[in-house]
Amino acid sequence: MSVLIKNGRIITASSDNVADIFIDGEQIKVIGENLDFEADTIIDASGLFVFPGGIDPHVHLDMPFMGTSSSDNYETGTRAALHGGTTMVIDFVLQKQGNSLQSALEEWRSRSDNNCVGDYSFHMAVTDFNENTKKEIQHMVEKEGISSFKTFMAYKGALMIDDRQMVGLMQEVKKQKGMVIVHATNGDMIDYLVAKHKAEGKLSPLYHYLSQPEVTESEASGRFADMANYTGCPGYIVHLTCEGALNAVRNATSRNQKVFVETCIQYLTLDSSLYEKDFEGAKWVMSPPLREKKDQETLWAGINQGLVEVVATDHCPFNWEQKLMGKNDFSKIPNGHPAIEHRMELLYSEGVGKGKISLNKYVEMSSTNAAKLFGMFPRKGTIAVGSDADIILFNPNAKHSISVDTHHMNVDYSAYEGWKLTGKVETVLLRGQVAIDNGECTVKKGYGKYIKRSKLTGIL
Ligand code: DUC
Ligand code: ZN
Ligand code: ZN
Repeated sequence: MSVLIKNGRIITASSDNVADIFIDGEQIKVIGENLDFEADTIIDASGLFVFPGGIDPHVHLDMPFMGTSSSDNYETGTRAALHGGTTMVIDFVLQKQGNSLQSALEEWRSRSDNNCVGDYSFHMAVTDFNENTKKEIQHMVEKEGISSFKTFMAYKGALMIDDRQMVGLMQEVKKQKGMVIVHATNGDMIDYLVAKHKAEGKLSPLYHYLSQPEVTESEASGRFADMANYTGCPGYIVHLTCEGALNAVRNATSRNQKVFVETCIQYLTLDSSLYEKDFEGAKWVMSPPLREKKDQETLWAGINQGLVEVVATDHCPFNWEQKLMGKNDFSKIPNGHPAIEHRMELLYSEGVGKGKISLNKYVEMSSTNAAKLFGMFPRKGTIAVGSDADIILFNPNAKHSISVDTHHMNVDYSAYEGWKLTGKVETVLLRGQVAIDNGECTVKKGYGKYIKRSKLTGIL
């Protein structure tokens, strides 16, 4: 199969020009002006932006969590991602405390393999670091293509590791040329506040928010950065939401240490006033919670200051019936919200469209930096000769709105119902195949490939 894309405005993290792209098989073969190769498919991209396929490095598909499972499986989740221009996701394998990393990987593969429509990879969440786990790290990096190790500083009893384990893990991961990534909130403090609010009979979703104040995140982010500095291990903070946590990173970078930051589209666009809607606020119960308007401003500024490298989603959808598990107790509401489909269009409309970020920054945040940080660049994350032909044709003027009635995620509400956007994904190619064509998905489950990632030798 060959494809010739004519006259598009090709935008990467560092360039912006009108040219043609010739694709043969899965890769980009030639980029240039007025190409006249014969091709099986010719696409006229005049007036359209041509972006690298989006990479969402933070999703949870078909994940057992809080007594239920996230409602998008690998098929529905990766298909919805493709509709929104995200051609690759990185999901999380969660080690069960007391068990091996390998057994968790096998369990996750039994759900993901042959079921994905778009490309995928895994981070490994280490929830029990001990002498046995330590021996598995090298195998994960060298044989399984997993070079990033997730840790939780919260969710005690199920996922959280203590600082002793964190430092041990960092030393081993540094040795194997990987990166430690973290859910950085102070679990003990949160557990105290949850128990206190419940004892006082404060049980609505608002108290989920009030149980995780900004300090719980800034303290843990600073502590994580200090441990990463001490061990010399590259660190990455997932879903950073607020000014205090970003300032902790700002301090760390003055020591010239490698600590990278991901925020998520919801923290840039939604705020904590949504928790005042009584139980409807459960739609946005996630951890960390939505923050204040001032935090949104800090995050947009952090993107432009180079302190925030990635905009992801932490996509972890639950149907309303599942959210109702916490009707009488906010601590039982499954944490997470649906966004995998809307990240690229929301970031464009709210970011580029409203003059907050440039087009090049948009590409960096939605694709290139994730590819670089997680060992996939330049195969993924850019438009270049030799790269996978993961490409979005984007109409910057198309107006549309978000609704549960039209989205493709397997969830019965939208967290962005009625939002009006300017800019729409029209066509998506994944490894040279047209995967989305005017709103129709044209590839089947099983087309999505597991992408093995490299050691992290030359990050950013
Ligand atoms: N936060 C969520 O909201 N959901 C999944 C896991 C997490 O850390
Ligand atoms: Zn998290
Ligand atoms: Zn998450």
